[in-house]
Amino acid sequence: MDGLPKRVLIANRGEIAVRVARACRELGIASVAVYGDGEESAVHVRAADDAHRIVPTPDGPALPYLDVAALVAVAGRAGADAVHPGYGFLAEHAGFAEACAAAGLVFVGPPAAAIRAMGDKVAARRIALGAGVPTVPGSDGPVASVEEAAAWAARHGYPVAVKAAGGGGGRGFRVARREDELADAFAGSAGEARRSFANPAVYLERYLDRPRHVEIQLFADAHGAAVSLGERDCSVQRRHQKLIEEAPSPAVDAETRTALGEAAVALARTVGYRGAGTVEFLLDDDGAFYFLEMNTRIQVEHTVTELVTGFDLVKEQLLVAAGRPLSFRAGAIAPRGHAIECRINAEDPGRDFAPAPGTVTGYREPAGFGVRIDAAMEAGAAILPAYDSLIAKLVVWGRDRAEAIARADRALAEFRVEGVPTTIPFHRAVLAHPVFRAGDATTAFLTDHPEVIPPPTDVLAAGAEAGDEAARELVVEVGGRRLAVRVFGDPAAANGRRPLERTPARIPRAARKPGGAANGRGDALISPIQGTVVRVNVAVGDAVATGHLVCVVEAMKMENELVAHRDGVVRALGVTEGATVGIGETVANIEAADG
Ligand code: MV4
Repeated sequence: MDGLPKRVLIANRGEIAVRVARACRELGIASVAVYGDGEESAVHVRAADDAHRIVPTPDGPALPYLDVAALVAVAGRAGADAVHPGYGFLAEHAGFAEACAAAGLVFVGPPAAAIRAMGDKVAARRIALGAGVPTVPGSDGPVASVEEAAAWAARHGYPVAVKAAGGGGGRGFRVARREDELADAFAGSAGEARRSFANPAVYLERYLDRPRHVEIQLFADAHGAAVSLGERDCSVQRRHQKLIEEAPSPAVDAETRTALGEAAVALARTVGYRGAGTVEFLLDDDGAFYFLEMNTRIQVEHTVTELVTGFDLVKEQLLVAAGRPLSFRAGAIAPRGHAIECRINAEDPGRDFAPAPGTVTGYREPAGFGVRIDAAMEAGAAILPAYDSLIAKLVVWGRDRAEAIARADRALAEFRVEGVPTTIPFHRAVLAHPVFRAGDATTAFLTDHPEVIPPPTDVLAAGAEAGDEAARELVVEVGGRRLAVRVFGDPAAANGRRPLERTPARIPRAARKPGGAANGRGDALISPIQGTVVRVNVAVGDAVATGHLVCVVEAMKMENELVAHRDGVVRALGVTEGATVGIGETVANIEAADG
């Protein structure tokens, strides 16, 4: 196909579905949305020209955006000739790309073979090695047993990273700092790999301490062009979820940028890549970089590259998928200024970034020079627990990094989100932090600087409980001067009848243990997150030491290990495998060893 698609099915939801619909509109292409239960009036549905409900079938996936057969069928029914997968869901599912092709639909993404090759992280490492791309020293392929892992580690030294071959994005990732940690790390990685992926294999790498996460945006077309659009720095992450991304990286000089770009392009050429892709690297403090993995999709943070290059990457995806040559040449790319993205999530940073689904009761986006919001949000919209908690991406541009930081902070201060806790206060604290401002944040930033994590969101002020209990913003005039005040409870109740006794409930500030996902209250080990218990590692009567694995809770696609908060004996268990556990619920009662 050299003509553009006429009608694109968007196999996604939320802000990226809106983003794709906008690119289609500018190209004169019609767009088709899909939706599930309770989403018939969602913003992404209204952004498209046509929309079709997908009803889950008893033996199919629960979520419409994962239903290969239903998506292909809707594309046919809607008269679509192409499919854009967005990110997440089926974006890196080679079988989906093949099913689209088999149905005569253009898949707006790379060839299925490239998706498959990069999906196996052991295979991807081998391909990178073959392409001359630097990789972290690691095992040559999967390791079958703890003994084999110990032998490798004895030869190459600790610390060691244990990774799942079918993993990526932090799933199945464990670290053994010493030999006595290897058995647990190996079992944890292999267990998560077995439960999460078709591929249970694990492999080893030397563990780099405090690297930066730097990734190259690349684009390739069907005419032999493969081009780097420069790097993004995504070092500020929490539980392998990126929170802040920027371009360019404050840690990358021109020489390193060229070398990173050449490595990414070499890898893309080796796998016959086409379309938008991202090659992730770890960057050491001495400037050395190592291939981590390749993401064969458009990424959440593509926007910062758009702002510094001026290229519409989603439009480019549609053009390249149609067989058009890239609209830019390597020599013509002249990044300008600095861009920063802050992911505004419905999460409570003070409760270990626990996702907080609910209704957004009030919503107003910032605006002004250099401010871009990619979102699918409005007052009254729901953050559904089945999906990612992203509310909006705030993306700012400035002539230099300092201007971009100031602009981001200004925009964050303007941003109003009511009804759910958000990451906005956290972002403001990071942007104000001297280490971040100096451009020195590494992947360990939040572990090293937990002071940027604000206290738990006040439930009443956030309106997360009954709306009528929410704080009210009122304006009063005193002596002709305008004053904005915040009233808790019923303002009428203050009218002489009874005093305003309803002050917001004070929730004790959770003990903050960077990296540790356990909270104790007396005997009770309390879950700081909501999720599904995928493993219970202790039985009633077991003696445990502080830090001993009690259970594994899966939340937001990540496994979280809840560990004993004290030495003692397990007297009762509040969780079972397969059940859900809520924030603040008791996981286990552990009677102290000394009493
Ligand atoms: C590493 C590493 C250090 N050394 N590999 C985490 C998720 C997965 N994408 C790879 N990850 C890491 N791999 C070696 N050999 C440190 C991390 C890592 C990390 C990487 C990127 C961004 C944030 C991170 C946070 C913690 C650990």
